[in-house]
Amino acid sequence: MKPPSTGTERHRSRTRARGPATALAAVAAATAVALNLAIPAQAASTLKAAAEARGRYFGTALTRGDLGISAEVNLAAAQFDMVTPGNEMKWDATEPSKGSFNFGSGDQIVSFAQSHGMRVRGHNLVWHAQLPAWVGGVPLNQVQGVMENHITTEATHYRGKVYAWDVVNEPYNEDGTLRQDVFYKAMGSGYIAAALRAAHAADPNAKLYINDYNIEGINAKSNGLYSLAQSLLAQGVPLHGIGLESHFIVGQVPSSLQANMERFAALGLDVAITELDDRIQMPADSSELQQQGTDYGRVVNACLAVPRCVGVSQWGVDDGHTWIPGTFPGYGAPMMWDSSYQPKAAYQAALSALNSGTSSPSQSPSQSPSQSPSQSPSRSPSASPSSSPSSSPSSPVPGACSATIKTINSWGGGFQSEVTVRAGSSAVNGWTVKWAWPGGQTISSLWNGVSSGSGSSVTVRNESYNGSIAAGGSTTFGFTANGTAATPTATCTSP
Ligand code: G2I
Repeated sequence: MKPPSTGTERHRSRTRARGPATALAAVAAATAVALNLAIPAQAASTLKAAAEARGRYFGTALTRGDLGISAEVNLAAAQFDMVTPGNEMKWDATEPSKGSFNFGSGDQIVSFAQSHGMRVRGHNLVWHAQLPAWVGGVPLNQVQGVMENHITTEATHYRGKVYAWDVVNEPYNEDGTLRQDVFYKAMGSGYIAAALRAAHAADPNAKLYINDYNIEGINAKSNGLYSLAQSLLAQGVPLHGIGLESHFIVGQVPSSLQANMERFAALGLDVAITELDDRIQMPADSSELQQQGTDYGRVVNACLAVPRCVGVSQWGVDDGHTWIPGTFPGYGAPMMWDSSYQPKAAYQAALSALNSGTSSPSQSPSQSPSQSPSQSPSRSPSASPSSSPSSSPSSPVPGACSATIKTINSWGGGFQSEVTVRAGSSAVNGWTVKWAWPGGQTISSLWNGVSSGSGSSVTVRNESYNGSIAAGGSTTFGFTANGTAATPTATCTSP
């Protein structure tokens, strides 16, 4: 696949003077000074330690070739706690001819990960690309059997060894319709449910994802996937997560990234940044490298703001080993380390974002996935959007805060709501929202807030990371509840 460039082509001199080592050292030193002032004494010094302290993982993609490059793997082992095989688990590598399976290369990646205390994201089971030619020659009425055999054999081989599978990779066109690949031609959109079901039967503890690119922001493509996810969950299909590849162009991280992750999370799905890189038209200058740091920090902060965002993976380690120049000639430098394995502003920004607060997701991904996804509270309560979302009245109070409860989804016996907490004419530093349930409703799960209270009285306080709201600004928290959907009037106080 080739994620389309969304960037504006720019013309620039190739002879620009560069002083990467000194420039980066200065950036690193300046950032370190800033970090020492801004973060607590126990700040972690690696991405994985900092991510784990926030209940997330930080991962990388590695190929079998990378395993032979000691500087690269040493850095990977020191900094990351999740590995995605770059190519080794794809169909062309694992079933190059019909019924003949080869897991040797994938096994090497898994062994490397296990011997370094890293987990594995399996990538991938069904994809239109890196698909051996023989699959295209299978009669359409046999494609489902071939697909299910491939999934069953591979997911069984790796059963218990992968944290998550990208079961279906890149199924969407840019306009939000499904690609007309061999799987679609044989089974229509039903191939996605069939693939997820086969993977779940083979490895019931693996988190099962649909993974795609250009779905990071709210757009036609992510809208198509969002509708499909709703429909799959309503049918009880074992879909557990959405992978946002995140192959960005410097300065172009979508502003709706967090909101987009939130809407998938609100369906009861995990979300993950699965293939992060941030390419720059070469040669990269210092302001672009700074912007890249801003981009990485934004991506990490967006993940931290969404409790169901389980982790971030970069698609590689260093600028010397990346797919970018091969696919986007003239572009490069997309990673957190340069080609001499020196940390860039992007690394400092990612680490700083991870170290600058505390929060915990709904389930710590640093633990082995011992819980069957099918037992997860997120397993769909057949959520369907309520036909007419309703909300409680809201009237901003000068100098204080206000809160509005809105119903997002409802289903038989339960509902999901979003609460917007809005600052008045002054900034708010810490907030408490209270309401009373009118008809015996009970909250079953709540995110982006800390709840207490008993009986019909509910009290929700801010998390450490969302207590500060600028004057006129807002933040949201969400919950699912048992009972009939209700939008009681909420009060908001700020100390
Ligand atoms: O294209 C970037 C990524 C987009 N999302 C799905 C990922 O699976 C994909 O990864 C890349 C790998 O990083 C590349 O290494 O997928 C490419 C293929 O679509 C991989 O490139 C291929 C080369 O194009 C082939 O020439 C080569 O034989 O890698 C193959 C194995 O080394």
